[in-house]
Amino acid sequence: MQIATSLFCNDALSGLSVYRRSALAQTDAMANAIKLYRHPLSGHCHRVEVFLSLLQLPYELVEVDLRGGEHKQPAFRSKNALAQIPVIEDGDVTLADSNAILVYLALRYDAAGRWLPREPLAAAGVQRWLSIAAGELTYGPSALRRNKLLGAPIDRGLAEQATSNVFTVLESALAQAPFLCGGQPTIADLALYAYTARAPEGGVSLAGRAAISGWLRRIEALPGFVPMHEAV
Ligand SMILES: N[C@@H](CCC(=O)N[C@@H](CS)C(=O)NCC(=O)O)C(=O)O
Repeated sequence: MQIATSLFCNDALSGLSVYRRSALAQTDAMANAIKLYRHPLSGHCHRVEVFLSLLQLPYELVEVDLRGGEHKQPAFRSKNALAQIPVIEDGDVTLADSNAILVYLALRYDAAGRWLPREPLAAAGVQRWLSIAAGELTYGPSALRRNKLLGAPIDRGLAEQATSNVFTVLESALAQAPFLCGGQPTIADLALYAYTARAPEGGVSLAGRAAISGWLRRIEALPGFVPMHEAV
């Protein structure tokens, strides 16, 4: 596994020199960094990385060699028995599944409830989009992309129908509000972002989807947004 580190530190040590302050903050952040096991082409992993970055949490990216089957080895299966990325390690917490991780990070680190509202109907609205991200988005545009990039076998008819359904629903929702759950972004937007933005890599054009295109740009403009690696 290869490790790349991205550190964000709150500067609370006002009595120290700038140099020492930053060295201490970095050491502290390293010790507390959340590990994200991921692959750069995975949209499931990107949604977690972008949320860690937006929350300004210290994190380390640990590259998992999917091609070499590293995720199927016992060391990785002990973190996720399903042998899938992403997985995070946050202190003594080990957690798999991208949407579960988004929920965990929101409830643990976003006390204001900005990214995952606590009000029942609003929370249900976010969950509905997380289900679409795990359903139609995965069976549709994500599957078409996996097929094109990696040659993974798919049911093309099912994938094309799911893609049409999910982009029709997205376009309609985003014609009414800047983000999926209203005026502010939530984890729903992050869960839907990557496989929508990268749909053209699977041969799906977003031309004519003006509301979706505007939404992608709004997400990319969020302070702390990190782009997803492009497949070339
Ligand atoms: N439900 C899981 C799905 C994750 C997933 O499909 N991960 C893919 C990479 S994008 C994976 O690990 N594939 C390896 C394999 O299935 O062999 C989540 O949301 O995290």
